[in-house]
Amino acid sequence: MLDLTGKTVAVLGAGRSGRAAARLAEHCGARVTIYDSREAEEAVLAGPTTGLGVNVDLVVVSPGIETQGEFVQSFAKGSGALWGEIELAWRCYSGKTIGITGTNGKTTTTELVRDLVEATGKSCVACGNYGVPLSEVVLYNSPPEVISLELSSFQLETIVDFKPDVVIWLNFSPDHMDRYHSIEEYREAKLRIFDNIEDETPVVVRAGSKVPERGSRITFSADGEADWTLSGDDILCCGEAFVAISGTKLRGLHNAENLMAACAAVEGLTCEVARDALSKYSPPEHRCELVAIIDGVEYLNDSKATNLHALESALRSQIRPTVLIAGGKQKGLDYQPLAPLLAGKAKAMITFGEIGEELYSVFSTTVPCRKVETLEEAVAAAAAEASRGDTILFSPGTSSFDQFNGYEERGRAFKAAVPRLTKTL
Ligand code: UMA
Repeated sequence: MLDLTGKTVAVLGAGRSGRAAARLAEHCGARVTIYDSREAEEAVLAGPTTGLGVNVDLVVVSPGIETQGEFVQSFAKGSGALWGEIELAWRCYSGKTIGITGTNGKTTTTELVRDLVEATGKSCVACGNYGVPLSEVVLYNSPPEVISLELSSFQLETIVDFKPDVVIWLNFSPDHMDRYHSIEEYREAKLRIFDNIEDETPVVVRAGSKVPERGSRITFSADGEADWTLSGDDILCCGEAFVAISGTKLRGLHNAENLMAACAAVEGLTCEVARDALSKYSPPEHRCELVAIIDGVEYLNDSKATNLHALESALRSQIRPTVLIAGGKQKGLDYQPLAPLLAGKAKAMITFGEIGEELYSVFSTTVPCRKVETLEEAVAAAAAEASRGDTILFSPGTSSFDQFNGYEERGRAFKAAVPRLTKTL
């Protein structure tokens, strides 16, 4: 364990990671104060305290706080060192770290890695941006042998020596433009995962990704040449069938890539062990979640898609003829850019809710379209359009508040509306 005896530590942010970091720093012998620029309600340890610019031996910053902002910088000036919560916790952890970053798919991949590692007989915990701070995990009575560590760009901004034993780089697309001045700045933050990588470190990366030539590269791609590829329903490792996607509850090309990356990152994984573990895996709710297969038609709940970008990404990743259900609250978005993708991927579209009329008028010349009022009617209408081998994708593309209290409630309503649900999975 890291020795901070006699050191003064300022932890910035009294959220989950800040409080965990404070407990950990205290465990390491430091005198700790938590500071919060938003006067968080929960008082822990000797704080939280508001204020600027106290000089300490070490400043530990929570990921949600802007590193270059006045709050952090006022502490950084004159203090010994500035670490993120990940840096502190990682220095206290002696097991194996599988670090996972990317714009989309991190959470699913983090869970898949955890389940696959456990299937090989090692203990593993999913943590980091996933929701459980690493600082909490290293204070467990028996920390796991392996951590499946989801890493956000925010967390990577403040690493120093952090060095994962395996890197997974899933993909990159614009995000978090409220925090970064440019896409390049966001990308630079994410790329820091490669900063301390050694030549022999396995780096699992989507083929064609523009990332530093560091580590020992293993590539994956659902639509091109790579070490891990997709052929129909099969994920192949170096041309040999490894697992079948239909043997899992995951659907879509993006999930095929998440599966490839996770399998590629786990040492000593055989296809038998992977097949068994993956057949038991249930993906996060409301994200292209396979709800039922009825008469050969798959029903996917993607209620989390509350914007056009999320709808596009779900639709793009479908490999079967698709009936799309979309609709919900009128948010004033421009849906026209969806037309080419819709024409290529969807055999029919059912629209519903406040925005149903607008979607119908924009897209009824692109695909066969029906407008209904409620989600329940939409499910019935979609079922009438679908044939064996099709997918019914519920990816609303807008928020739910015209008819529901949030995307979770909407997703549950979809699942309840899918007929004979419990008998079919
Ligand atoms: N605060 C300040 N000043 C600020 C901003 C925040 O003092 O300018 C204080 C708030 O008052 C609050 C605390 O900081 O008391 C919150 O800290 P935080 O925002 O870092 O949140 P935590 O609760 O510590 O949760 C963080 C991650 N949050 C963010 O990165 C925003 C969680 O990721 C992560 O699961 C958790 O640590 C455990 O590791 C969440 C997230 O939204 C899921 N991540 C983003 C994403 O996935 O898009 C990156």
